[in-house]
Amino acid sequence: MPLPTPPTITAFERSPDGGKGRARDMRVRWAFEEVGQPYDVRLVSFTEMKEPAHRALHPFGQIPTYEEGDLALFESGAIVFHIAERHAGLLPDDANARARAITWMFAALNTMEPPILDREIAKLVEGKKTWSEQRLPLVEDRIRVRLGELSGRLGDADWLDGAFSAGDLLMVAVLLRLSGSGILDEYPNLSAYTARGQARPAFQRAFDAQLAVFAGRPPTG
Ligand SMILES: N[C@@H](CCC(=O)N[C@@H](CS)C(=O)NCC(=O)O)C(=O)O
Repeated sequence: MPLPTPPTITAFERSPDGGKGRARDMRVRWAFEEVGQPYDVRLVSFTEMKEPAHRALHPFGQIPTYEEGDLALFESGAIVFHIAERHAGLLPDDANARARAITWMFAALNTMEPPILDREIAKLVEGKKTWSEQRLPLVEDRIRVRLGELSGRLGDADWLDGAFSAGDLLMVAVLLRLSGSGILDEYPNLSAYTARGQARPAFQRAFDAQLAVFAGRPPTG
């Protein structure tokens, strides 16, 4: 019997962060590693991402995408959810606990990630505008409001709702976008939470695999 073809995801050929875990193929790689599903990676350039062949997979011309047989998916959250549904290990069996874990997936992507992305835009895209210095503290304070609320809910628990789940995977991936900003350090339980996620062997394997792509290649920006 031939082995089944593993799913293929797309990732940056050259990454703005040089493979330090911020590009969103990282969360998909991490999910694969958590459930023990082998996967292939097709690297795409910024030009290729905007061409029709890639847009057929991803209407917004971005990474990551996921292909398995006839199925093509985009959106990192949808891909992680698909992996979590297909394999044991990322969503609880109990129906209510599963629904709560899925709720945390949405919270990571819909409530926490937008203000954190806004900060990246404020720094990278708007950084040279005359009003940038006034705007950045406002953006950062909006992040602090959400971090304070999340910190209050997490308390001294290891994970957001019982055992580690796809909700934690996405939440940690999102919080890691604040690495180097110092903001996360203001919330010791959230710093410890992200460190706990990073210490998982599956995270390490995913991180090393992403970083290996860029060995010897300079970041794009
Ligand atoms: N909401 C999407 C966002 C995808 C996204 O922004 N991908 C980035 C890499 S992390 C990208 O492809 N950027 C290049 C571009 O937008 O041109 C997801 O979660 O998958």
